[in-house]
Amino acid sequence: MKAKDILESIFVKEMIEVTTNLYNHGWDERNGGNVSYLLKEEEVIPYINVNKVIREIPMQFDASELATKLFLVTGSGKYFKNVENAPAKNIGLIRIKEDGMSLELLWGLEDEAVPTSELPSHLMTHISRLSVDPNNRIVMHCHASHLLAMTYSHDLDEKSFTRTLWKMCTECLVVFPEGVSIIPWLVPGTNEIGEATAEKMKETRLVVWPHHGIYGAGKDMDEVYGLIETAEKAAEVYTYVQSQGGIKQTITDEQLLDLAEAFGVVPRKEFLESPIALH
Ligand code: 2HA
Ligand code: ZN
Repeated sequence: MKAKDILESIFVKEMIEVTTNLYNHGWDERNGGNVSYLLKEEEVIPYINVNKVIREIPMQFDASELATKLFLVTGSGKYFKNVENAPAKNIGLIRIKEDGMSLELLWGLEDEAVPTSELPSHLMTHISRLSVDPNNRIVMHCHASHLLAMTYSHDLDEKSFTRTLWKMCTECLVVFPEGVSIIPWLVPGTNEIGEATAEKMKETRLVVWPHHGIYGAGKDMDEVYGLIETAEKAAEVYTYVQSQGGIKQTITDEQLLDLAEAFGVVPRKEFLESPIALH
């Protein structure tokens, strides 16, 4: 049976769409940002021969918990701007080897390209999210402008940062009731930043990297893109509010609780001011 063209697959089309959107929003300048997409073997089999390994790529950390798993990933040093016109050069399909210390390239990443430099953060986050949500498939990193700006002007305390975002758009609490996490500033691309991000990902699907950007995770592209988009919108509103002279009135904690009740979500308790006293 002749293999179908992988460029026609839903997963490649989704990757092109999301990287193009991230670029068009100005959230991934130059080679900024990276995305990884966990795929099922039955999804890729119509398009490629999974027994044909193009080359092996070593890794500097142990991903054996993900052995044999397939991921569509963006390439290191590649520009999201270019993914749409040259997918095979800018993204690739990889499989984690049994030993968890190397990858097998099955498609793409042409001309000796390698997966994103943030692979430790991505794979460690997949391991972490899968331990709390077996449906998790996407990890996405970008340099969302207003969130990034907020990491200079706002307290880097998870509770206060989350509360500000929740109160900038009514939808926020409904979209990320668990809030956002924040790690310390760390060198990108390292196992250390991967471990810190993955640890936080057990609690929240959004993790802020101060003075750098944001990580999101979830079950599909729409969920994760929507999460980042919603938090970024709140940060944008915050920027306008600050430039208009600051907060005069805002959504109260009591109203946040009413919202949670109406939409059937459970907000992170310790991020609200004594909810018991309020009700
Ligand atoms: O891949 O965004 O964090 C480029 C980056 C590194
Ligand atoms: Zn980055």
